Amino acid sequence: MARHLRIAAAQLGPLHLADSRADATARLVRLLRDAHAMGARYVVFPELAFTTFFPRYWYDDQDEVDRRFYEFTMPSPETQPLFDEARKLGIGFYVGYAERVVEQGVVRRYNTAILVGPDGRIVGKYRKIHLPGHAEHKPEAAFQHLEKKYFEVGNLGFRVWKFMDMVAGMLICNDRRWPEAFRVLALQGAEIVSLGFNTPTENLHYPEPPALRVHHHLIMAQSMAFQNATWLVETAKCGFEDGNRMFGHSLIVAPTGEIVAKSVSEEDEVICFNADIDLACDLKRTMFDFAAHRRPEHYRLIVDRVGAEVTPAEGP
Ligand code: CDT
Repeated sequence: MARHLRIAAAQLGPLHLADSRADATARLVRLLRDAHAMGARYVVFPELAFTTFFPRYWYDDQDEVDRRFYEFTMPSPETQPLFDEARKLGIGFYVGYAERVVEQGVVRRYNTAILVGPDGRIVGKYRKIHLPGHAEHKPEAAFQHLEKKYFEVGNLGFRVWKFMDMVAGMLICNDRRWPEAFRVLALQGAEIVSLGFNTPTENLHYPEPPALRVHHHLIMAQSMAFQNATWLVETAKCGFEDGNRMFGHSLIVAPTGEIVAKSVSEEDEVICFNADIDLACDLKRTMFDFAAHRRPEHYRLIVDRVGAEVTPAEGP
């Protein structure tokens, strides 16, 4: 019998600097209840879901940043209600947060996402690997994108878990721009990839029409899902956070590359779809039968070279 799972993306509208973790958690709980009312059993929340998108701000005092934005434990007294409600409703979820942790005596900070089972247990953890933006202060810019200052590159790799009768992988925001990230998950059999994002409507680095930024978001999602034969859930935090706009367009994409559900607002909003998880397996057996068709002996450069170098062939 085909495996079906009703999956949801629970999009968050803006969280402002003045909003507390408890405020954010209360909104996540409301979204969870909406998703439950729609029949969802698995819910994907955004990246950094408990605070405003703080990498847009420069702070001199890291202690203040730690206090305001990082989780020292997950769950914490403020975030526990989300775990309690999810367990009560029997819903599994993905959620992103800023993680501060001491590893071998050293304080480290990661942009992290976790998979939580319907029993409230943390099943998997991913620490964001592709960190966009910059580490130095750019006072002349309209806003900052300081992920390279506030986070280290994740040290857990790209992994998948047996989760709710699926093979589930996690990514975070900027990872969606890098096909290698999806392929590494697909090579471990991922049937569903969950990803939270915060994407500014304006491009910090060069002028770009907002509609083009959304276009890129959509084509990336469709191609990544299709070329890796996975379900893909991408959930935004969006709207004007203290005047800084981020786009919505949360999505559920089928392994065929078809968008089966999409948000229409830049507010709190749940979208839901009854996913045939086996559709991923069908494509993995046919067009994207990796074992039959991939030629990794010709892909060496992908791991040996980071930046592009012009190295033309010398003969025909
Ligand atoms: N959160 C995050 O990774 N946002 C980036 C912004 C890129 S522009 C510096 C994204 O890829 O959506």
